[in-house]
Amino acid sequence: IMVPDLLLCLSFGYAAALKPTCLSAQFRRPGDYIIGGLFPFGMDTVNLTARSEPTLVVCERLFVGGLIWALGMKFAIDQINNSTSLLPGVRLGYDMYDTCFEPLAALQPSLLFLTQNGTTGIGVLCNYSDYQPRVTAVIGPHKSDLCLVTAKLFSFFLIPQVSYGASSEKLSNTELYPSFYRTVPSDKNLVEAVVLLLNKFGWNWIATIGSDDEYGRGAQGLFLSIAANNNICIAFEGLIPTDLADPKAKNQLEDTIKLINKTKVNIIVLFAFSQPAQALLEHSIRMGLSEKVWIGTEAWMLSDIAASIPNIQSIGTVLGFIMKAGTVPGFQKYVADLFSSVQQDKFCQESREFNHLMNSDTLDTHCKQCDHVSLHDISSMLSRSQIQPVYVAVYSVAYALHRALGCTHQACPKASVRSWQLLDFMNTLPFKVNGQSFRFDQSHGTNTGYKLIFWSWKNGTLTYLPVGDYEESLYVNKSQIQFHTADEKEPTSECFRHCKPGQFRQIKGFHLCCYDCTDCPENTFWSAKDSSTCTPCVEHQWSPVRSTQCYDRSERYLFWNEPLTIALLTLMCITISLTCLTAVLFFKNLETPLVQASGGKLNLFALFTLMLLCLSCCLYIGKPSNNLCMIQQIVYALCLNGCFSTFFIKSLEITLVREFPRCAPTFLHWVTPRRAWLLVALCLLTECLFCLCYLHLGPDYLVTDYKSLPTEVLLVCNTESWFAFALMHGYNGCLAFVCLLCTFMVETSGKKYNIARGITFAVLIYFIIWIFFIAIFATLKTVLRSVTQIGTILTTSLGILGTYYIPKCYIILLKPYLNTVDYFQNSFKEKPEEDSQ
Ligand SMILES: *[C@@H]1O[C@H](CO)[C@@H](O)[C@H](O)[C@H]1NC(C)=O
Ligand SMILES: *[C@@H]1O[C@H](CO)[C@@H](O)[C@H](O)[C@H]1NC(C)=O
Ligand SMILES: *[C@@H]1O[C@H](CO)[C@@H](O)[C@H](O)[C@H]1NC(C)=O
Ligand SMILES: *[C@@H]1O[C@H](CO)[C@@H](O)[C@H](O)[C@H]1NC(C)=O
Ligand SMILES: *[C@@H]1O[C@H](CO)[C@@H](O)[C@H](O)[C@H]1NC(C)=O
Ligand SMILES: *[C@@H]1O[C@H](CO)[C@@H](O)[C@H](O)[C@H]1NC(C)=O
Ligand SMILES: *[C@@H]1O[C@H](CO)[C@@H](O)[C@H](O)[C@H]1NC(C)=O
Ligand SMILES: CC(=O)N[C@H]1CO[C@H](CO)[C@@H](O)[C@@H]1O
Repeated sequence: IMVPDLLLCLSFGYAAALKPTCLSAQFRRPGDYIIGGLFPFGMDTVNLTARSEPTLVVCERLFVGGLIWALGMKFAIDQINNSTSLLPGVRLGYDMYDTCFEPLAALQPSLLFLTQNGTTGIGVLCNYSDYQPRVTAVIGPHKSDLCLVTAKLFSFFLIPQVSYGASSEKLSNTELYPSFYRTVPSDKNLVEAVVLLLNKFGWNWIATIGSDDEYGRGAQGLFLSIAANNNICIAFEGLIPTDLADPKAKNQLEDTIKLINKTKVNIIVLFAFSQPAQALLEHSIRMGLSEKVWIGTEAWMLSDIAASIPNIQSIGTVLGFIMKAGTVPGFQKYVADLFSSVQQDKFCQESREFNHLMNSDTLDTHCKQCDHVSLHDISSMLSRSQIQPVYVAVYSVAYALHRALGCTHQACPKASVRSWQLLDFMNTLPFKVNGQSFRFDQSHGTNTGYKLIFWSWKNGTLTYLPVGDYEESLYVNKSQIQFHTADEKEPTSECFRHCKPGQFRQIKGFHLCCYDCTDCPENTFWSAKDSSTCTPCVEHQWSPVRSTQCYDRSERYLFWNEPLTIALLTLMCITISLTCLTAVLFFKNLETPLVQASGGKLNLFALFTLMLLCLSCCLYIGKPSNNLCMIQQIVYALCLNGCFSTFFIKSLEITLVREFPRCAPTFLHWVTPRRAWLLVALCLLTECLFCLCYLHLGPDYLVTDYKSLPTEVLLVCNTESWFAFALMHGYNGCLAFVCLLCTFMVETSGKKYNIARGITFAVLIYFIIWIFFIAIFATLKTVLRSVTQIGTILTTSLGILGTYYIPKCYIILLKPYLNTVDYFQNSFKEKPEEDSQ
């Protein structure tokens, strides 16, 4: 905003010192064929909202760039007029008007161009084939939104219109705009170049801002659609106002910057013309936005923004694409000559005469301000401006005319040619300008490619350093770009962290680029083939958390060399030793009243089964197999049954004597030693039947359990049929329960030994251990299952030993004087007699 003001002041200053020039009279010349020109000589239209009458739209400030483009057209036409080969003998005229960057302002000259040659009216006809409008072709306007309005008008009349700046992709539609051409590439090419640049640097988390006009909206829309297909995620997209006089504009800009700050992106793509871009950059500097990489376009990068914003370097790195346009040789000298000419009265006099010849007094928008501009004012812009598009545009029309008229290199037939007849000669026919070849492609544009430039600051002055170019593919010389970062390296702008091996990407929200790195859970692993999930390990393998591979599971069962096993084996040996010692002791004292009273030889049998029971602990150690699993239960049930059957006989005897003394003599001989063996055999036989039943219903079998242990496979016996299990062990339980019922009420006098008490305790201990066993067994799923079983066997054995046999050993060894017939033999025989007394 400051520089044009400055220019104005300067020009007023000059105006005060020098007399005004006649530059404004240089933009119209009569000729055989008139070419219309639409250029933004000025900007900032005066109070459009207050326009209540349909008066002329004017603008207040000079736009130097537009003036230079117009001079470019003038230069091209003068050159063509001078040329002896392009249009020999034909004089091109021109008529240029101001558009003020405003579609409303551009409409009026456009309508003028359409008026019939020599009149100011546009006839309403059925057939316009013979209609001769004032101009043969139109150059301009510069901006896409102006083109979209004017191109409709010219397209109806099929008047060739060649824009030197409109890049909107919409204008590529040759069905809607059949007579529209342009000498700049479409935004689609630009956007593709920007996307390639982002990909080259791996930037996929970016913000994009467009100005709220045809160019910004169009380019940003294209960018968004192409970016989405190239794995680029848009953290923020926004539009910034073009009407900066609007009071809301300031807030809008501030909000935009705050939102961008929030996204923490490092890359901002900005599609805007210089004014909105300048306002945005000024705000970001003022608000202290951290340094970013700004990716720009020709629309603002080459303007005088850099010179007019103080401290502009603090915005960070600026990179962007500008059209690859060559220079136009001789133009600067031509402009310099012209500026000196327009100060000469004679030259000005001639110019005004030419202007009168144009006999159009209808419009007078020919850059009034231009008369107060000096060469010095425009020199900096003159060196930067891209003139080639305008220049080529004029030449394209001249070549079409050359072909339409059928000119040779020597002469042109003065034929009459209608504007619409030029179109055929413009489509896809190549033409040469200053040795470079051009042609309009299918969509009526020229794609000359782009240069990637970098704002390089040296000693506080800015140079546009070319660092790459784009023509179908992108080349970037990275070593030339010095990023404004701590290490001068390219910054990263990624939404995600790089995941460590063993982590998978979990997409966050709706942004495909954003994801969290999540550890693969146990028993799954991360494979490079599919980075978005973890693959489960096969059953016989395992893996820890965050793993990239699976490991084989080792087998787990109760090993022989485990400390726990050794402890259990030791306990087993002790129990077996105790059992053997007891057996030896009983055998030596077989004939004593105590041993006889407690069952005689049956005791030896019971101790033998107890010993077998203890030995069966070995079945639970080592790698289990189906057979071992089956044998374990059978051995346990049978051994325990052998022991309990002796208790059962003893209990029966006690009950008979105690509860049924009258029947006792009759039945007692059933439990005499010899018959007792029969009963024991019967018990065992029954248990064997149950065991067969168990084998038939389904014995325990080996299972390989992959689930219970984290890194090992558990080999464990599993119960196939709980019914068979209950049958087999329930039978022992019933025996034990009968024993308990028979013995727990038996009382004896202090003088007599109570055999029943030992059985009661032994059976009670058995029950208590089983209750614990069942509870533990049902819940445990590890090797401790085997340990529980061994523990149950050993504690049961020890319990029976301790409650039934050890007290008797104590009497035999330490209280031999009690080992009398009197104390034992009749203890339960006397009892009922005592009770009956
Ligand atoms: C624009 O017009 C309004 C209403 O006529 C007037 O109040 C305002 O001052 C004008 N602004 C300028 C810059 O001329
Ligand atoms: C046209 O030719 C004349 C003389 O032949 C020369 O002075 C003038 O500079 C030329 N103009 C351009 C634009 O080339
Ligand atoms: C336009 O009219 C003028 C005279 O009014 C004439 O000299 C000129 O040749 C006409 N141009 C065309 C292209 O017919
Ligand atoms: C339009 O006018 C031209 C010339 O007068 C004539 O050749 C052509 O056939 C007309 N076209 C139509 C569709 O009437
Ligand atoms: C950007 O955000 C940070 C905190 O996230 C804050 O400290 C800083 O002031 C913000 N800057 C702007 C320009 O809003
Ligand atoms: C940079 O500027 C300083 C003074 O502003 C000057 O002395 C020096 O020569 C300049 N260096 C270059 C490389 O232009
Ligand atoms: C890239 O730029 C560096 C520094 O200007 C230059 O030395 C090098 O030759 C360039 N590389 C290419 C391939 O142009
Ligand atoms: C043939 C013709 O009219 N040539 C003119 C083209 O324009 C230049 C510059 O204005 C004139 O010098 C030529 O006379």
